[in-house]
Amino acid sequence: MIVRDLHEAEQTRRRVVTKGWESTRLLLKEDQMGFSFHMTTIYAGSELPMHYQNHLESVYCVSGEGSIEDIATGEVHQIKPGVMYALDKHDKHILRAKSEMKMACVFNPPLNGLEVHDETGAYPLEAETV
Ligand code: 9YT
Repeated sequence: MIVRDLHEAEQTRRRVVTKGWESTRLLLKEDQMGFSFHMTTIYAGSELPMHYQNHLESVYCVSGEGSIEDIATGEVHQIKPGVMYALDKHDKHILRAKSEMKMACVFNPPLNGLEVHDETGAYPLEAETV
């Protein structure tokens, strides 16, 4: 069994801070669960174009409000606590945070640890471990 405390993990290299967001990776590839699990904070006012070409991601909003735009269709969905979205088609999207948003995120395949977006909005398949 694996038990980890978010508050302790935030004091380690599991916490990745970059422009517009930060994410603490609670489960990673090395844990051999087949997915990674993160608690992500999107900073208020952030506008994040993303395109996870190498990963599937699902995201559950715990707190805060914003929206997600599906670039393929132009549809905009409101995000608030209780709403989940899944990028089942590697959907190109823009996430906008009206207020600070706390999101629980799952990635398949699992992240190695220190991934941040490249210029296309994707994560590489292999990155440095924590
Ligand atoms: C919601 C989202 O995709 N935010 C970017 C960070 C990502 N969730 C991560 O690496 O944890």
